[in-house]
Amino acid sequence: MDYLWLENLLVHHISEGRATNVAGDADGYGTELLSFLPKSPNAILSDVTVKSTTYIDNHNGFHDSMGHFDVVSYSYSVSGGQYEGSRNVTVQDSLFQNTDLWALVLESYTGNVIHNNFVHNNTQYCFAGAVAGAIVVAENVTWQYNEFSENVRAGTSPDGEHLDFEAFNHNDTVMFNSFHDSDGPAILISNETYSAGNPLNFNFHDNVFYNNAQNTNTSVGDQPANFWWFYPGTQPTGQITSNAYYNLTGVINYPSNTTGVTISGNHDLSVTTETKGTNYALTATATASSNNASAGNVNDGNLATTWSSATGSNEWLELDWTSSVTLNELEVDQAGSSSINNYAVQYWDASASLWRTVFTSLRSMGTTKYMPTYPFTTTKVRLLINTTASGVATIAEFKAYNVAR
Ligand SMILES: [Ca+2]
Repeated sequence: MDYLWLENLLVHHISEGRATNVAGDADGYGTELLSFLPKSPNAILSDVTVKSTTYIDNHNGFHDSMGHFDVVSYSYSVSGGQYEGSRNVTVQDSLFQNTDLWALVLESYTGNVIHNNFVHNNTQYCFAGAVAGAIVVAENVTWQYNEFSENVRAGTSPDGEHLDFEAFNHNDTVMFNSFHDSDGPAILISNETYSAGNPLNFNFHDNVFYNNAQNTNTSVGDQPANFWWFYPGTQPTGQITSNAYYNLTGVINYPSNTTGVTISGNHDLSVTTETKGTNYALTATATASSNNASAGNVNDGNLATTWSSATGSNEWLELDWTSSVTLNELEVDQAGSSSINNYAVQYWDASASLWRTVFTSLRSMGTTKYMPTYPFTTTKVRLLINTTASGVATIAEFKAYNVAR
């Protein structure tokens, strides 16, 4: 079967197996693509696109499955060293939120590109713990410009990561993604025992890690905040280069054993002490969804002047430039009793004619909120104020930077 296109769908409350700690993960998929063995050209899905689709409140989200995963023994088989599964899968501009187990899983053969998705606030209950995105038995997959945020570890789960590379993966690239506010390692790399004899290879570069936590469950050994790996089988090879780490105090980036992994050119940064450089907001025009006359108070460089929304929900604040700027960090300074607790920052992608989200949070913003992200070039950004805890939103400054990393 070829050419499956899913666009502008809302997939929600697929609840079979929800919150029941089921053995196996075959239940409750929003979308599941199955490529069955025995291998047959007619049984392999090819050229699949998922675009601008929302998966929310499902047990599992999107699953691009190979045909030989045994949900009873939780094991894989790869006959003759060959990868199976779907081919040429693209997932883009989609949201995966509040999933119990697997939010976005690729078990694909080759040629897949996963970009500009938002994998957000997923909470898992099942055996593997929190795994928002996963790649299993995937070759030549590229993940880029995705945001993984506020994914939550359930109970005493040993995991809690944003992105899970597990078993048989080969030649996969993760670049220019944002991983922030995880409960466990941002990225888990594992070949488990069932991948003995197969190469595991990866390339992680130019990603941004911010406020990811170390999992303190010691039953599975050390768990750094950003990368964690364990290989009971064949030692993998990989590169981790040119990433930016904005860490919580005391956390570490890697496990103690880094054999087989080339680590170079990564930067440890702090949002409070780094050199921000030019605040591009000062040369922008500010507009707002309400009380527009005072919107200019958010980019006058003065914390004493403010803009307040008319209501406490569904408001926005925008910065427009006459020529494009490249940005990689936003900052919002709230004033007074403002209590924004559900918000996102978006930029305008003129070539695609859509707003792309680069930072999302369902948590209290605090007085000064820094939002480091992957770099993007645009002529306008906006802050979506979805809700406040109470009352209207009041903002003193909305700043935009291109921090040197
Ligand atoms: Ca101001």
